[in-house]
Amino acid sequence: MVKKELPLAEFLKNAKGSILIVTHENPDGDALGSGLALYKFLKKKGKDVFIASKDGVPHFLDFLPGADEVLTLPRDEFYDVGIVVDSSGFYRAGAPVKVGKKVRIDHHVGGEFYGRYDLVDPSAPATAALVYELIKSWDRDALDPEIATCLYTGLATDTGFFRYSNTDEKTFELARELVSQGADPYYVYTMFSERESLNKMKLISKVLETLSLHEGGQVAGITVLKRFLDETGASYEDTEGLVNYPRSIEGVKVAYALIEKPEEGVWKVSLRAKGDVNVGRIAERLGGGGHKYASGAKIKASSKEEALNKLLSAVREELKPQKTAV
Ligand SMILES: [Mn+2]
Repeated sequence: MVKKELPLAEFLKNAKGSILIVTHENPDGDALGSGLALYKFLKKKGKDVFIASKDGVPHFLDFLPGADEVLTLPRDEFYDVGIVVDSSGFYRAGAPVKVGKKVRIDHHVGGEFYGRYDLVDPSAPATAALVYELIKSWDRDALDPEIATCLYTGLATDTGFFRYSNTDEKTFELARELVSQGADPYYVYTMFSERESLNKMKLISKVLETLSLHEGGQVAGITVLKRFLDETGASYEDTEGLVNYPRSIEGVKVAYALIEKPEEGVWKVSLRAKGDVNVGRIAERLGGGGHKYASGAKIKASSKEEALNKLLSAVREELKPQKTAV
């Protein structure tokens, strides 16, 4: 049986001119992993392709093949085609992007749609899985160890290294395929997870002291004050993943990390679900977005208390129907 080519593959095959791949700000493993895999693939196909993020590449992802080719947004240039990956829209880039035809490759629920070439599937465990589908439908033979490493990193990091609820048989099938194409699970894990700085450890120690429980222990969270970063020498990117500490507490259904961003006048919140609470909807109530199990938003507030109150009332709204469900 001949597999039908994806409309996006056909579109990119025929696309003339320059292509810019864009990730969301503060890119994670799936954003840069899927973006770089697509970048490397399109290069192989002879396309005039570029990749950019507002924040470049964080230390924990600098091992990705092609990481040193990631540009920083904003760019002065205009690009004929813009592909936003792992984001609910170009607005998530965090900087203006000058592109002609817009396309989105993503697994977030909702968001902006740009037309029939979008490749959006909220049931996909990672955007990397969608980029893999695109490559498979176009030229499977172009998969190489570098592309496989990028895709594997996206898949592994978005599933918490195959532990989260988005991990299923298909996730392992894809992982198996990528490993057989040259991705090295031990290399990716150690490069991503085991190159922490002493400053980050000091930050974790401060942050854990802020750990607090709410709603009878169903909600747990930590707070990262700007001064913690100043006092420890840690950077903003070191706050990535801290939300997993409150998440790991027994009985917790919703975990949050509330991060002070005084330069933007907001508190950034990262949310994680354990069990069947939909944290995507909590983030939406706060003007943000994400998936059922991982989401984020920015809360405008003049104090920590105000930010936390806004957050907890959005959380309570979501816990309500669960409490009354028979
Ligand atoms: Mn993702």
